[in-house]
Amino acid sequence: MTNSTDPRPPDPTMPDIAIPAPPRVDPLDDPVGTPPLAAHGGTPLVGSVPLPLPPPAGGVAASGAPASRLGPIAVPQATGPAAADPAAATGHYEPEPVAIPTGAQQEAHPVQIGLWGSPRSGKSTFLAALPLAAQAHGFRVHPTDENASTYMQDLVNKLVERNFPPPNRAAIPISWRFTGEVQRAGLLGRVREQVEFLLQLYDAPGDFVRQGVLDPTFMRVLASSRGLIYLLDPLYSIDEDPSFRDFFHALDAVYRELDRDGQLRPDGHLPHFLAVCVTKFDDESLFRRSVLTGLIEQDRKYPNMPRVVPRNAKAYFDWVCDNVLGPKAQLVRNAINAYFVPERVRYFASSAIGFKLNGNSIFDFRDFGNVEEVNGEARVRQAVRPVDIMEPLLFLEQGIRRDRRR
Ligand SMILES: Nc1nc2c(ncn2[C@@H]2O[C@H](COP(=O)(O)OP(=O)(O)O)[C@@H](O)[C@H]2O)c(=O)[nH]1
Ligand SMILES: [Mg+2]
Repeated sequence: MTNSTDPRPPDPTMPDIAIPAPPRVDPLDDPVGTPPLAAHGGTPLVGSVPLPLPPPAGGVAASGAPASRLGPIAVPQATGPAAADPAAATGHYEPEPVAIPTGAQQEAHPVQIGLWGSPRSGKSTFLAALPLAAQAHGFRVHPTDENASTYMQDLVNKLVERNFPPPNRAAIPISWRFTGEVQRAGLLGRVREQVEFLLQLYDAPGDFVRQGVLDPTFMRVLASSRGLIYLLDPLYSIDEDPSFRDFFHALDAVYRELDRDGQLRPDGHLPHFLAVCVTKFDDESLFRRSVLTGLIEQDRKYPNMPRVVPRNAKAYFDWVCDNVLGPKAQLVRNAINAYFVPERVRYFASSAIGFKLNGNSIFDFRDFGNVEEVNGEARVRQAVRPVDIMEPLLFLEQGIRRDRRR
């Protein structure tokens, strides 16, 4: 398949250059059994809100999609006496009866997740890429109300039109329902399992701590959630970034609150599952340095996308802390070690936008950077292909769900 978004014609005389010495990718190393990413220009999302897709080969970028159609899974409406309804209040007639929940509604459970990351670490872009990544994993995403729908469409449209989302000044609540299927290890081998969950989080600007006081909204989210996505920006000097210290303080505050309520684990740790995502994996200069570590592998399947497989992900995180961010990154490691159970922590090398592919839609180590500057603004060069964006969510969802069953 040729890629129409690359202005340069394919050069048949030049071989595709792979990253140096890629070791074998072991598909069984993926604990959540995520299916391979759909090929570029693949089947559109079958969700209730059609997502604007990356342009198909030979086509042009989709410019948008209706923002107001909501999903088929109805959110249960208020069930109490209709206080706003004077007739009901005076007892003249019964309020609308509420039917028993459908099987799907019973199955769906909210997965409330905290999203932490310093300003500019990539939170909004991560969320913009999430519906696209979900689609590539065969998941459908249903915003649960008009606001959630509009925000999702805005974010996704921006990214599909190859713009990064603008900085957000307020914390924006997100409530998106995910339905799909995953493969998981069962007693008799790998089994397919239907998964449905409601993702609730805040897309916050990032300054969670002001004058030493933790944002109360974020504090509430963190204390009541059982999952946390921590975005670590590998491009920002840790010395200038107070959010690493703030992260420690925030966890300490949550720890004390849960301790008061008797909600800590018997071993004294927080009960949360933690997905640590080192963002901007695609960044050109970072990537050229990181391939020298030997921790990056290349998918053997088309389009030979580079990734850090789960068994290397902790080492990649350590490398970023030690060799890219410097000594203060130890604060992040200390916080993770102090507050979380090691088995509940997983590391990811994430890229919301993915790598630019060559004219034959294959990764080429000569030219893979997917960001360019246009009129002083960063723009995405080619259709986004998120890397390790849905995986953290599936890890958290699986952990939280299993924990609930116990
Ligand atoms: N190379 C690269 N840059 C990214 C990526 N995600 C975000 N960025 C850059 O980081 C900036 C801040 O991202 P944003 O999502 O607004 O960060 P937030 O403040 O945490 O919400 C963007 O404007 C991009 O320049 C990514 O996946 N790859
Ligand atoms: Mg933002």
